[in-house]
Amino acid sequence: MSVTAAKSIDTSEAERELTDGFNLMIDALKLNDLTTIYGVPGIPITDFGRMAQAAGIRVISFRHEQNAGNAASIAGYLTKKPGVCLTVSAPGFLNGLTALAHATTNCFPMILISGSSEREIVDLQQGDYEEMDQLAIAKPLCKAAFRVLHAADIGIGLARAIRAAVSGRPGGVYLDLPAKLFGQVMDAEAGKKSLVKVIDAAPAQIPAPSAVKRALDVLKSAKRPLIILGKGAAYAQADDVIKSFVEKSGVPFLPMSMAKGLLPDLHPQCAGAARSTVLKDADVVMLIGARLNWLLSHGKGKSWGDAPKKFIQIDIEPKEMDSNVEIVAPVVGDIGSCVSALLEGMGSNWTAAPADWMSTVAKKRDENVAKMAPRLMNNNSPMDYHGALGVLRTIIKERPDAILVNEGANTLDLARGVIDMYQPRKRIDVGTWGVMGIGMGYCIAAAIETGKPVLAVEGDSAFGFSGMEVETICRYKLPVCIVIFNNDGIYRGTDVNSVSTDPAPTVFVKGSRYDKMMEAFGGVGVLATSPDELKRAVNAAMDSGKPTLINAVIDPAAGSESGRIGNLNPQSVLKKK
Ligand SMILES: Cc1ncc(C[n+]2csc(CCOP(=O)(O)OP(=O)(O)O)c2C)c(N)n1
Ligand SMILES: [Mg+2]
Repeated sequence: MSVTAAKSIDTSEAERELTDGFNLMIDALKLNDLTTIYGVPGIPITDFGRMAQAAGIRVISFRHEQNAGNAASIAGYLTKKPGVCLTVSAPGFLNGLTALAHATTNCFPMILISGSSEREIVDLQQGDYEEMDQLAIAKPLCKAAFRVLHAADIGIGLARAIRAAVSGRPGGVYLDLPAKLFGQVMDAEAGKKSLVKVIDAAPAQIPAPSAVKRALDVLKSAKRPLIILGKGAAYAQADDVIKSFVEKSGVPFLPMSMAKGLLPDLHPQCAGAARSTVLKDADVVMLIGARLNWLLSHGKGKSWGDAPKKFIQIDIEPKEMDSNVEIVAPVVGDIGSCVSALLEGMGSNWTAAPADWMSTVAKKRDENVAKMAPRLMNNNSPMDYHGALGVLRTIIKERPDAILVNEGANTLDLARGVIDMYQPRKRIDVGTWGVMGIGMGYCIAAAIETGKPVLAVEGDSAFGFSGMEVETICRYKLPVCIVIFNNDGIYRGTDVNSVSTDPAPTVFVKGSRYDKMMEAFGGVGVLATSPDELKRAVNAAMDSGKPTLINAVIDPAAGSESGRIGNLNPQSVLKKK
């Protein structure tokens, strides 16, 4: 053996016996089946991304961290595994933080991993590159926050992050990795042993039998019961047991936005199109994975009518009970276990809900559906919301496994009402905060995590918050069709500033050609001015799977202020003088 050959064997053996922070983090992620990272590269995590990709992890590189974070959060929702977002220090971290807080608010499991600057410099505030005490800033905005200082603790650090993200009520977790950690070297064998494979990350939480009995007693006593399904119920992936329970109960159900499709919107018990009737007239309301927050008017006030109500609530978080009104039958546990226990407790001779109530609800629903039908068939040009949405509604009916991403104001509220969903977890939208900017991040993660085609229905303002990611969609060649409802502005494109030449705050450049943006990156751009053109373009995009952006021209006068929630705008009394 030549001297050179012997030397190279020596070196490789020495290398084999050592590992470092880069490799331990990659091994820890893979050990726990976290095989996709959504992020933006830069100091100190550029090489980490490269090495992760080389080790078989899918690294999806974005144009802005907020979109990567939103992608990670919805990946968590769709898979029940924490979505991973990777960012650089200070500004990158802050960009990702909005998404982390959003994940926590929406109960989506997510881990934001940020590189950070050196502790000793940060803590003395000596002005390091991108200096920031990230851990302290993240803490109040997420479910848990951890920092790893020693390579030997990477395994434990990630295990803690995974458990915190998915157990109990899921949420966002921050994991702080200072730059020096990545290069820290340790014995490879000891490193391997330090890794932790998380066993049963989200243990079942079984409800107390007495709570289940209490809930069934209340439900049994109801004359006009209602079940409200929230996105917690959709997240649980307990679809069959929820369906069996709802059907056996004979109770009308109302799906919250992201729970649409958990049972099909055309199910005979669906009360989606009779929302105001069921909220007002129900006497017993069972909440399954839905919170009584602003989206349900806090369970009180005008929209809930005068009829006295009893609430049953099923939620994994005990603190959720009595958050807004008294809950007479709290059932605390994971949704799958709770609904299974309820179903079992019903026994074999459960009396279904009174038929006259179900027929009252069905009558109201059918009336409302019939009232809307002609509006959905109009072929006006420029389009109004209903004409455009009528087309998209048919497309989703014909392609029920496509994922629908939806954000905007009118574009959101009207699409939610018009587009029926047929399968669980196919509708993903602005969630608890009603936040703009989830669009392109959600499209990317939905395509990557599910392999299904994605249809995004976006207000022109909403799209702008994440629009640069169309390049990412083209780069990864994702089967995403984006339809922009282009009404020249926020809510409407008709506002005028009467005192100067500046445009009014809610309007954009008139006749903007968003479709050209897509062409700039090699995607397909289409201008659609009528429902017929829109239909053809969307079908072509969904058939081809090619990244497509359709600029759907909507009458600028068609929308209303803030869509369906204009009542939340504070009013100036002075203005009315
Ligand atoms: C992060 C964030 N910033 C601002 C808002 C306020 N906001 C609510 S809806 C909306 C845009 C509505 O316009 P568009 O998306 O064009 O929908 P349209 O009503 O015109 O169909 C904005 C800016 C928000 N919800 N989230
Ligand atoms: Mg608009």
